[in-house]
Amino acid sequence: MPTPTFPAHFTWGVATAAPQIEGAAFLDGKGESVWDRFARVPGKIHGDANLDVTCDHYHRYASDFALMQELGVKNYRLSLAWPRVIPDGAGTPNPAGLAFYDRLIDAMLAHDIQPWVTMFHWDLPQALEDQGGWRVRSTAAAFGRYADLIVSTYGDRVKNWITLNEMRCFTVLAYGDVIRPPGIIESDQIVHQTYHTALLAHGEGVRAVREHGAPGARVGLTDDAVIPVPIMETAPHIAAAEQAFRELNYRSIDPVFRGEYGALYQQIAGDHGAETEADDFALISQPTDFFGLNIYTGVYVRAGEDGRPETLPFPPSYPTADAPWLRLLPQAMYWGPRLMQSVYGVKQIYITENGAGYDDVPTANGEILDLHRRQYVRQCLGELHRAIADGVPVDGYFCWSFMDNFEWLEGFSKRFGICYTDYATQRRTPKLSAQWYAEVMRTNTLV
Ligand code: GBH
Repeated sequence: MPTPTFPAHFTWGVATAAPQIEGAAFLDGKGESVWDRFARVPGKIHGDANLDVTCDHYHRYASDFALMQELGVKNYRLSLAWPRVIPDGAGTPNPAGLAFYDRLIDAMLAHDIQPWVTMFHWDLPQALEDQGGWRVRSTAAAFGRYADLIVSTYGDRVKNWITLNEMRCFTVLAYGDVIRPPGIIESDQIVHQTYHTALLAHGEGVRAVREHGAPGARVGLTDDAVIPVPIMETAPHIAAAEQAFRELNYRSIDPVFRGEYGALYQQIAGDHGAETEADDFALISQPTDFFGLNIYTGVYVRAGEDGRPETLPFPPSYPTADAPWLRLLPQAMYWGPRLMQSVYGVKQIYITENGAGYDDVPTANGEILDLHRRQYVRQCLGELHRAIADGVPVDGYFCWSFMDNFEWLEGFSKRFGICYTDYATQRRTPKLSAQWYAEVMRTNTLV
C-alpha cells in the first residue's frame, strides 16, 4: 500500500486550552474561574493540584511558540480565558488581560503560526456561577458580550473561531454530578436548562463573529459527540450506527443543524425539558462554517434483531490508554466524520482534538519513547485518511496536546502532550510522538 497522503492544504495543528496551560490564575487582574475555586476544595482533584501555575505558559509563550515553530506547527488551537478578559464575566474588561492576548497573538503570528481561537473551554467566571451560571439565560447574554469584545479586538488577526468546547462537559457532566464544578447535583430540568444556555451561548458566539469578524472570518462549534462504530461495516450495522448517532447525541446536534429538539429529546426529557423561547432556535441554528469534532474514543454498535441499534458493553479488559474512559478505538476517527456528513450533511469538518493520555516516564538519557501514543495517533490518522478517501469533507486535524498540562480531575498525573512538561523546571521536551508528528505535518503523509 502506498504511504497515505493527505489532501494539499490539509490543516495540521496542535491544541491546548487556557486553563490547562496558562497558570497566572490570579495575576494581572484575572478573575477567579469555577475551576480555580473548585481546585481549592480538598480531595476534588488528583493530588489536590490547582491551576495557579500549570505550564506557566503566561510567562513562557514566546519560547513555547519557538518550539512549535521548530516542530513545524503552522496552526494552533488555543482558548482565551473569559475571566482574564472580563474578571467577573459581565462587567468591566481587564486591560491587562486584553493586552496579554494581544501580545500572545502577535507572538504566534511572528512565529508563522495561525491562531484557531476557542472562546470558551470550561473556565466560567466564578462571579457568573454565583449568579446562576449555566442555569440562567443571562450567562448566554454575558457570553455574547464577551464574544463581541474578543472578536472586535482580535478579529483583525484571528480568522478561525470556535465558540465552545464540548458543551456536555461543562453542563451535563458538571451540574449532573459532583465531580466537576460547581460540584452540586441539580435536577434533570436544571441540567437540561444548562445545556440549553450553552446552545444559546454558541449562537451568541456565531452572531459575534458575523457582526464583528473580518471579511472571511469563520466560526464553528467543537463537540465531543459520542461516536458509534458499527460492529461490521455492512448495511444493517451501518444503518444502526446512523440511528445510534442521532440518539446518542440527541441534545446537541439536532438543535444546531436542524433548529429543534427532536422527538427523542421530548421523549427523554418529558416534563423536565429546558424552558425555551420562540427565537432561541434561530439563534442556535445559525449557519456555521465548519464543525469541530474532538475524537478520542467511541462505542461499538450493532443492529439488534429488530434492527434497532444496540450499544455493546466493553469487556473489562478492553484496551485503554491510561484513562479508563479512553478505550482505544481508532475507527471512531472514520465513523465520527462520516456520520456527521451522512446524518447531518455537514460540509466541512475539523478534528479539533485527538490524542491519548499516558503516564510517560523519561528514559535514563531523558528521551520520552511514547510508542503507545504514537501508535494510537497513527492508527487514528489512518482511519481519518480512509474517511477522506471515501469523500468525507475533513479539512484538518489538531493533536491534543502540544504539551502535558493540567488534566482537569486528574491534575498533572495524566499526560496528553506530544511534548513532555517537567513541572519542576518547566522544561519542555519533544517526545518521540512529536518528532514523528513533525514529519507527518512536514510531508503531509502518514510516515
Ligand atoms: C477533552 O475532552 C478536553 O477538551 C480536554 O480539555 C482534555 O484535556 C482532553 O479531553 C483529555 O482528557 O468521567 O467517564 O464521564 C475529551 C472528552 C469527555 C473525556 C468527558 C472524558 C469524562 C469521562 N471528555 N469524559 S467520564
